[in-house]
Amino acid sequence: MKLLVIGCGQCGGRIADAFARLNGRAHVQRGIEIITGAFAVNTDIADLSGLSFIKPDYQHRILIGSQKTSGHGVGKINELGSEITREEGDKILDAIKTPRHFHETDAFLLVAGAAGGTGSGAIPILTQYLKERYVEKPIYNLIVLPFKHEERVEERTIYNTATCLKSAYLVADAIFLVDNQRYVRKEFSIQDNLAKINTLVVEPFYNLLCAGEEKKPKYIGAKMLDAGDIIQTLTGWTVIGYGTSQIPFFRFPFGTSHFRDKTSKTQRGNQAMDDAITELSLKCDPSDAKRALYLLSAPPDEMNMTLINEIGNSLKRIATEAIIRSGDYPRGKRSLDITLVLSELINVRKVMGYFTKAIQHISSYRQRWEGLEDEHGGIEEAFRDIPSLL
Ligand SMILES: Nc1nc2c(ncn2[C@@H]2O[C@H](COP(=O)(O)OP(=O)(O)OP(=O)(O)O)[C@@H](O)[C@H]2O)c(=O)[nH]1
Ligand SMILES: [Mg+2]
Repeated sequence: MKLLVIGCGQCGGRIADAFARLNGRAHVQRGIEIITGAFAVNTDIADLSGLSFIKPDYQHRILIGSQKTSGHGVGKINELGSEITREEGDKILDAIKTPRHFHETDAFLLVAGAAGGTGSGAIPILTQYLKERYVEKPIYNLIVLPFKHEERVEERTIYNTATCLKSAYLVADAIFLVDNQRYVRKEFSIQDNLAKINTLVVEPFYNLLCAGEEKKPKYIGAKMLDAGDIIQTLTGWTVIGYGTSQIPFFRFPFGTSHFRDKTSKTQRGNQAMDDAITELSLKCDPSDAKRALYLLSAPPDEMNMTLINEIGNSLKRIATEAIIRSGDYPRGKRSLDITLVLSELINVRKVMGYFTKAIQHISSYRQRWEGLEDEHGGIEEAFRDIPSLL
């Protein structure tokens, strides 16, 4: 499957940059392309300069709103991010058509941090524009949820996140939710954490996108997972995860038909599946998913139908309500990997929490504002009879 990726704002731009890097890896390691174009859209010129893999020309690193922000960002005001995108949407749509392989795009993926200003405001507007322009293509969002400490310290965090999520839900075909807090490693600095998080966020897409693009028969599985399967799975709130189980150098001495060899393969499969569930991009209950998909990637002699079925059964036991699609991908040497997607999630607690908290914030803000107006009224009342010099 081939994606055209557009990163909005700093967070979105950096993750789009990580996708551009992933495409380079697919090209070098596997001779295939999984991204038809990677773009960054921002109101901040410095953020655009900090990218590494997205082409540096103005058609790939797209500066918007320079008249309103002088190239310094919108300072977390996501309404301004939306307004600027509305005004300059055509410029963005024209720029993304330029890559040579544009017409091979299976779907668009737009990326942004929900708590910021530019990305949070731009992503729903741009999604809507693309939806109108490319009626037949799916438009997906990948939205990054803020760290816990940002929710405590920064007043706009909850409001921006809630407005971004609601608007995205109304226009995007599916929204990958990524919770920054899930990826925090205490021992790293914030900057290292962000770079590491971005790598981890895009990693599950590698095999998922590559599997359907393979041309050589030896890399095509018994059940190939292609763009059609992925598109059929992705709907509404979505999470993605990736699990790995190492295959030991030491091979079982009694051959592959021995029951102990089979048991250890099954164990590896189950362990990778457990890992994928633990590493989902947002903590959720698999029984809330209406659709699911898994891709098993491993050396061909590690995979058999029993293993694929057992992994499917173990997923069915927890994703009880889901229509499950699956595929196998004979790739890799020393590990068995599982990519897991849970989609059409109902009751995403974290998302509902943002909506509830935002409504509370708005009403307490109104009360405060009305209180201020009363005080102001009080002063006017008090000096009404004092003569003015003006
Ligand atoms: N995972 C990840 N999150 C990031 C990154 N950069 C920023 N964020 C998160 O994104 C949110 C802030 O959004 P930004 O992308 O910085 O904001 P912006 O869209 O550039 O908007 P303005 O700077 O207000 O114009 C916060 O929750 C950050 O924690 C990144 O590289 N990776
Ligand atoms: Mg910014």
